[in-house]
Amino acid sequence: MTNLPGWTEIDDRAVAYARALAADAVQNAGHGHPGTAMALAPVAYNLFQRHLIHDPSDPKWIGRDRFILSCGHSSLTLYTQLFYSGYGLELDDLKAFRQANSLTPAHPEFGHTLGVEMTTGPLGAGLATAVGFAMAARYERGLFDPDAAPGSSIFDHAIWVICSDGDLQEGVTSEASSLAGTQALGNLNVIYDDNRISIEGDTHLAFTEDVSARYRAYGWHVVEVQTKADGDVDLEALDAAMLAAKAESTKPSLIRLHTVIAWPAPTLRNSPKSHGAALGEEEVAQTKKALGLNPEEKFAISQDVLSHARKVKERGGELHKVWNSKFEIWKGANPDKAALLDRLIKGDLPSQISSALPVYAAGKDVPTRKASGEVIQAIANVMPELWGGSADLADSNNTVIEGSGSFLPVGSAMKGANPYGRMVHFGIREHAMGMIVNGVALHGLTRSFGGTFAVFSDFMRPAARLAALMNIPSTFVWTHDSIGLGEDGPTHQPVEHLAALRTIPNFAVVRPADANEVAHAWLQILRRAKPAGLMLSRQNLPVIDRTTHASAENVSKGAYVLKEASQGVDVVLIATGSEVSIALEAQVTLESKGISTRVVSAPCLEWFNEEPSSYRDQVLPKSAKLRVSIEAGVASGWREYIGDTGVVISLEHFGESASAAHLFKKYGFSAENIVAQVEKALA
Ligand SMILES: Cc1ncc(C[n+]2csc(CCOP(=O)(O)OP(=O)(O)O)c2C)c(N)n1
Ligand SMILES: [Mg+2]
Repeated sequence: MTNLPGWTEIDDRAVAYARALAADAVQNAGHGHPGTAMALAPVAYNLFQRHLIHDPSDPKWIGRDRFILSCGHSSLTLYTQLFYSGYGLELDDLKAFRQANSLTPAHPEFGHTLGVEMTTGPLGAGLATAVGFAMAARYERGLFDPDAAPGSSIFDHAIWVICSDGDLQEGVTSEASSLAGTQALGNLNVIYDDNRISIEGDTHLAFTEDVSARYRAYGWHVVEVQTKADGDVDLEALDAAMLAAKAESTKPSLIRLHTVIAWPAPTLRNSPKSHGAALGEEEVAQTKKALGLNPEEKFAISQDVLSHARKVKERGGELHKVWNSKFEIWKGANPDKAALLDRLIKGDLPSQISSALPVYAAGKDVPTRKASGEVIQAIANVMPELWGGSADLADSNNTVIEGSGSFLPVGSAMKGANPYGRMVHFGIREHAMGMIVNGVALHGLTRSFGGTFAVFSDFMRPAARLAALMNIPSTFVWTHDSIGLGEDGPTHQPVEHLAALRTIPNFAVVRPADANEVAHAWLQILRRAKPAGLMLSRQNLPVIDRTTHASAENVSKGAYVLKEASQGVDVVLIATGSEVSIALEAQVTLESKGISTRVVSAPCLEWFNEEPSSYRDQVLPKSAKLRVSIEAGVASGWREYIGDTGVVISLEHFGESASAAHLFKKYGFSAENIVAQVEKALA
């Protein structure tokens, strides 16, 4: 029997049943990933039963530790513990594993199954996002309880992760782990399942470095735990390593746990065949025998084991009660902070948010990235929950929050270092930045953003996609948004990015036309609290006169009539971002030629698509003789808005290194070309 304080024979049986349940669930479904869930059953059981601070009766309790299963394919590792802990999963849910409408989809899905803190499956994403969780926990403590001694605050909690070989092979975890070391995230505890198996076989086919040395070099606390002689997890050594990880408060911890995949399956243990396929009836039966269970019985669980495991609910309830009483004391002592927390829990914006927005007078030229920087600063003044930064381009992306200090750990020698600073230096790690911003959003309460050049949104696409899939309020600030960035040339000029990002379902791409649209774009993004990316210009754009043109508040509708045609609508010019002011110029010429022309600014097609068709038809009337889209990017997607006979003014090739003015003219983003194309089409 395992020799741990409080651990009895019933815990051993609970682990045995958990292993068999994993094998049964996959066998029953006919597909899935049994091996790792079998091997890790004792690890997850020990975590959920003895270490993780959680209350299954209140899965959203803000004082809870967070658990992320980075190797999402091993979802049964999590589902069996959610079943054991009483998060609402029952045996029938395990029987419905991977079936339509089940609470147990192949990979854990956030917002679908209680107790799942994030959607995992793309390897690397979980651990990288967990770094965001850990950073968010520190930032929140700074908002609510900055002066409490380390570890003593009700806002102190740990982020636990189980990850696999694949997670640590993916580059995004290297990016995020490096930053986690710099950030001295002592609240992050990672258990790495080093089973030396991935799909193609022995990981040494492709992965031979000393992972422990690498993580030590990142500044992590690393402990190795070998298997027991029989190949089972050495729970006693693991438990000691977990205690050491919890005690380590100034470094993130990596427990490199050696395991044997599919243990104790007689023939398929330590085989890649057990990674992603049912073991087969005979192997499952033999495994049950090895576990001391009845080989005939499927989805077996004895009532005494389940009742015992579910005592974690009582333990969690007790912890929560103690926390609540401390919370009441904290509230009494901190009424202002308590009011802030109350607002953040509700997800409300401060009442002054609209009045805080800067207003820009016409007659000036302002790059939309610069306006965004001013808007961030203005809203930061009323939204202490707003923080973020850039992947080493803060001054270019205008993501600076002045006077707030740099988010860096206690003891950092960097100028302006503040453990609760609002400015995050992500380093040149766009992929991890995206995941970390997601982690902050998932952790809850605060709002963060991450900036880089628009062309490098490609490096963040997996994060944008996960944000969209999870429907979380991640905000990405992408600047230098077209050939308008000029001389840096085609490597830095996004061409296909607007279209590519718009293809992500549930992701809003927001490309404001001028400084006032930027202010309202930010307001909408904050209000909607859904995933969004801003596309902002490097170059100056004229501030549109809102006394003669429609109000920028219309940004909320995604697209709107910015300047109406003089009489009837012959032509509609639909443009986004920097092309809107060019469309306005073209409108003047067309009107002077007697062609009645409307200009529509369309900062966000996704928001526009949400408007009723009556509004959309009114903005883009099919009765117009001609609809023209104007955007300095590939045409893909625009035909929908202009119809078969419309004209697309787009960019179907890469740019070149030259001034923005030169490129806009050369590639046809000029009033003259728009006028010529309209006249040609009308003729
Ligand atoms: C980004 C990404 N690439 C590829 C996959 C497909 N895939 C799923 S599991 C896996 C590797 C499994 O090896 P490991 O991570 O060691 O997990 P184990 O088999 O030990 O559970 C791969 C390539 C994925 N899920 N995510
Ligand atoms: Mg592996």
